[in-house]
Amino acid sequence: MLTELYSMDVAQSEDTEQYFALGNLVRSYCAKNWSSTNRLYMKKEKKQAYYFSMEFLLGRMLKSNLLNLGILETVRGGLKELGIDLEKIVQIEADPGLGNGGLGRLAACFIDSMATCEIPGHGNGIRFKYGLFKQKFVNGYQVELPENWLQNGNVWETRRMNMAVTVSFYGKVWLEETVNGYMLPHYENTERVLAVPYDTPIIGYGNNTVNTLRLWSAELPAQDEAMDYWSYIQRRNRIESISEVLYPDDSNYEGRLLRLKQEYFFVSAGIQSIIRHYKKMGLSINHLAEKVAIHINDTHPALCIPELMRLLLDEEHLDWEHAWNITINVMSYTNHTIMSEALEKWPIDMISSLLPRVYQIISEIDRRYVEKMAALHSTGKIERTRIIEGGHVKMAHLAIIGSHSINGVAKLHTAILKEKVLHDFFLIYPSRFNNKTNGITQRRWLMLANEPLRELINEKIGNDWEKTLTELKMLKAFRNDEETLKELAEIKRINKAHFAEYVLDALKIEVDPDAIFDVQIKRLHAYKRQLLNLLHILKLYLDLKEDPKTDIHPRVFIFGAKAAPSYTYAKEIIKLINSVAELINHDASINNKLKIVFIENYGVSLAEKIIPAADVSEQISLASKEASGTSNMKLMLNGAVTLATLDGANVEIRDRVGSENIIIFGLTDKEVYQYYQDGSYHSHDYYENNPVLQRVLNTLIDGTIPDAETEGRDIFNSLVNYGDEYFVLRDFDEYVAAQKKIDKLYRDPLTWQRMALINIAGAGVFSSDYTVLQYANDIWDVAYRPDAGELLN
Ligand code: 4GP
Repeated sequence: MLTELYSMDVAQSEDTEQYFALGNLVRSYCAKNWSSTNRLYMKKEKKQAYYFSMEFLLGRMLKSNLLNLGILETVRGGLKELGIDLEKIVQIEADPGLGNGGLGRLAACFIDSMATCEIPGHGNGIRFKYGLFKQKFVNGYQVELPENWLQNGNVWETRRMNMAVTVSFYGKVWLEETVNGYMLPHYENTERVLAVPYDTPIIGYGNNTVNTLRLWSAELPAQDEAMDYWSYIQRRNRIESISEVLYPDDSNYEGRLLRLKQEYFFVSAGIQSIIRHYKKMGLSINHLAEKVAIHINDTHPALCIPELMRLLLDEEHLDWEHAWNITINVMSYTNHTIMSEALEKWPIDMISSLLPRVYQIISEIDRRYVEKMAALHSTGKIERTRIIEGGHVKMAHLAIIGSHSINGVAKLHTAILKEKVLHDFFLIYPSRFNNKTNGITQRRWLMLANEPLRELINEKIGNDWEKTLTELKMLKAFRNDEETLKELAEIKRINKAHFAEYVLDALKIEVDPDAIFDVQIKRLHAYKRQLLNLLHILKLYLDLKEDPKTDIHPRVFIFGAKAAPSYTYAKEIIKLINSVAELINHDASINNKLKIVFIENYGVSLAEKIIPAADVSEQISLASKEASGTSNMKLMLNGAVTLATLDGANVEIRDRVGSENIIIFGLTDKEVYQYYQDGSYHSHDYYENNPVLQRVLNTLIDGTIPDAETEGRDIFNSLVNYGDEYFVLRDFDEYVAAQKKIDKLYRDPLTWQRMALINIAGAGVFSSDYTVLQYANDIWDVAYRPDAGELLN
């Protein structure tokens, strides 16, 4: 392959050539199974599930493909004989940042699991030329740089020009009756965009299934090339910008418009190609819902509903009722957050000018909905639940009204949707609501990220868990086996030493692998309360300044977080953490008892380094706000002990490991809602009446923290004077007490390792294999690996 690609042999080649040569080999190795999977699906007319998502946060794929193909060790050994270190060449692969956080990573875990569970399920999204930004810290501030992940090419994708489709925007549309009596649209002056698919094989673990991730790229249609040069360039730039960057700047109209274009672009392209593929099987459009399930991942692809309606009405000439029936049966929707700013809505003007026909259809869906509700005498709810209201189109309402299934992502989250956030809808459509607790793939997050732990587990209980993660429960038999607990401790120590080397190399910070590695890795958002963590660190710092002999076990606080570019407050928190790190890491008087490591540009590959080295998993969001969380699952699977509020999936983690193996603190969701109701939370009182907290908060404004005057003041005000929206001060004391408990438990190595072991043993239910099987069984009604059925029980 090296010779074919680069006309060179191994001795002449460098890491980059070796990486691409190996990547090409792997791709051709799976090509046969890829086409036979497709043929099989066609021949058996298997129902297909399509997971529509704006984000797929894949991570590097070379090793995961080798693992899933069952050739990781063979290839590693073969390369070694050639004097090539696999670990070195995998670093060449760009880590595509085609997502923000949990939602995008979940989509990536799901497609891996679908292939593994032999579910005919594929991803559909956008091939963004630039991912989320690359984060750099300059003087402690977040600076966003372009993330040009495609610069060196992408060995996994195949451009399929012959499968391109056209997507239309703008123009005028009117309906005319045809001779057959159909009302069909006529268009004038539309802007046509060519959607070109790039397909990536998604390889199942230990089977012959290879599914497809189809990402669309926006290009200028060929006929547009016949225009004058400057108009051509202008139009090309405008069109290509659709798939240029994930999350355009939404602080201005143009940015928001582009975002809406992106949403329609991949929805329309995806559905057109699904219908084309379906029709190739020679089946009648009337049976579409028996062969196709479309999943709307968050509201971004909610236009799937009017777009499928458009195609069924305008292209297939079905009548409204019939088309609507099919659409509802095809569509299902997942809600990922209760944060109101994430519930998308689009101004009517914008959507009706960009997508005139789609808007007509949305209006008709809305009109019929209102009519039906009026007949049900539930007028009170109409205004709150209809799609078009207050000059906007509400995407969540559209997704709910047009889907047969609506799910939350953890039991608590689903309960809050039903009882609070979507209560009106729950009363209208009770049977549509269901829960599917998130999951993670054990292949990336344990078998690859933590090879020493994988080996130890295999030694103790065999390797059935690799396919059926709940088998990890067998580890419980070793809870009192000192030998095993010590081995577990040794592995953690090795992983920590490894990570410490990385930190020294990358950040020039020396950390002690015998310290507690305390990890909070997730997007930066006020509700996730990185600030609570920081206030506790400041407390420890002040304690040590006051009495250098304060008896605490040394700690390394590890953060990884990006802030949305326009989210000023989150960026201030980043700056503040960096400034506190500056202060503490350079203060010799605290004798290395505290260190702060804020990893730049956190993403999938860094998570793979951090998670195996974590002792403590910080899951400290304000109860009710974190829909599920998934880093909580990855960290427990790698033997970290969770320090958590009863939020999202933390509740289910507690149920699995028992209260004695997780440290819970803070308000419950019910208490939070009670505060909302009676308005009795006054953060200022906590500042006034709690001297310890006051002393800590004062460091934000008294010059203790270098170079963060503005940020310190703003954050102080938000917490003390402007209401403390996420109850940081309320939970402070309990958090400090919980951290003390951690400190004490950690100093008793056997107890600590036993907790770690129970956590690993209890993580089995959080496999995304299990989650996608539930989706397949309960929502999509698609087939899956016959022996996987037992996982559902
Ligand atoms: C995230 C939620 O914040 C997180 O709790 C959940 O685990 C994850 O989705 C997957 O369900 N939401 C997003 C988002 O990433 O963009 O709304």
